Formats: sequence, structure tokens, C-alpha cells
Amino acid sequence: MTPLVGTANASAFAEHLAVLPDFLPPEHFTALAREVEGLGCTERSYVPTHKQGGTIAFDTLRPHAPGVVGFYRSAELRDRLGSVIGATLKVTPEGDYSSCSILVYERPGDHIGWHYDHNFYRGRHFTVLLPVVNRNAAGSGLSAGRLFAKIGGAERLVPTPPNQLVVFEGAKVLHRATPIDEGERRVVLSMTFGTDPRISLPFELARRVKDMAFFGLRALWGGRRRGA
Ligand SMILES: O=C(O)CCC(=O)C(=O)O
Ligand SMILES: [Fe+2]
Repeated sequence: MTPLVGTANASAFAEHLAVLPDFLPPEHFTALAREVEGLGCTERSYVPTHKQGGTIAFDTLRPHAPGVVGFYRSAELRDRLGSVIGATLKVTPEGDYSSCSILVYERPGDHIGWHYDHNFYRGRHFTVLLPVVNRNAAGSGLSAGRLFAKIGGAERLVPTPPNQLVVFEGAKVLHRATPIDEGERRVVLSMTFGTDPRISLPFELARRVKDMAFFGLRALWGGRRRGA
């Protein structure tokens, strides 16, 4: 299995995934990691066999993690990612829980099974991961929680040491993170961007039909005018 590293140019994104080692300057990364680890308010989620772990939602990050939110919204990040992908990126809406959140793998077995990141938007949709912490019980190396992606039919290991950014087109790349072991910790900042992050027409219609059930026909016409 070939690990993927150092693919920082646009042509490499032909595989819909790129890895950027030592992404942030060390002082910036340390400050960000300190902010994340100071939060300590994770919500646990458990979907039998598919997913187990903690999450810190965008709603919590907004008031308590200005450094993280500022990083997510920064033009520098979008520009750098845009040059890797070869497209102009925008942040996804604040109401989308996956726009900016922290994934906390903190108990033995915490993992996420094979999945695609669903794209509800009109344009292309990208997932960007910045591993903040990744250590084994002894603190001597990385945890057993490893990111794998299926690329060109083959399963590839995507290394996620702290401060190594991973960007991929989650709706096209099947991926998973394997379980951590006892005493290990893996904390990942997960962000999403889109080339046109307006909700896609089928999802927009579904939303309007749902709203109509609550607000009557006005929701349909009102929605259409707003979207014009
Ligand atoms: O923890 C990981 O490396 C994978 C996270 C993931 O699949 C996601 O944020 O969509
Ligand atoms: Fe994912």
C-alpha cells in the first residue's frame, strides 16, 4: 500500500485527494491546537458499526474557538486550497453542521466506517482535514486511527500526523478512519468548502416541500423569489 504524501500541485488533484505536510507555521499550529484541546465539550455519537466518537459542533466553535473559526473563514486558506484543487472555493453555509467541526477520537474503538461525504450543493464539494492531535498511549508515535481512501480502486493509507492537511472530494472518494486503541487520542479539525455552495436543486425542492407542510404554499413562492 503506497502512502500519499507531498502532493501539493493541481495536477495531483486528478485523484481527488491531496496531502499538504507541515501546513501551518509551528506557532500558529500550536496556538490552534491549544485552543481546540481547551474546549473539552464534546458530544458523543454512536451509529452501531459505522461511527463512534466525539464531535464539537460549529455552534460551539463560533463562540469558544475564534482561532479555529478565523482559520476556516480565512481567504489565505481558501486561496491555498483553491490553487491545489484548481478551482475557486467558498465556505459552506454556517447552518451546515459539517462546515467546520472537530472530530474527537478519544475512547478505544472510536472510528468512522467507509463512507462518502454527501454533497448537498450545486457545485463541487471538498472536505479538508487538519489533524490537531494524533498520538498513541505512550506518546511515542501516532494512534492506530488511520485514514484510508479508495483511489483508483485501491485502498490507500493517507497519513494524518498533526499539522498535515488533507483535502479531498469526499463525494467521490470513499474513505474511513480505523479505530483507535486504549489510551490513544486523535483530534481532527474537519472543514468543508464548495465551488458553488448553494443547495442543489433536488435538495432545495425537498426543503421547500418540507417547509410547505409547515407554512403552506407561501413557502414555495417565497422561496422561489428569494432564490432568483
Ligand atoms: O478522521 C478522519 O480522518 C476522517 C474524517 C471524515 O471522514 C470526515 O470528516 O468526513
Ligand atoms: Fe468523511
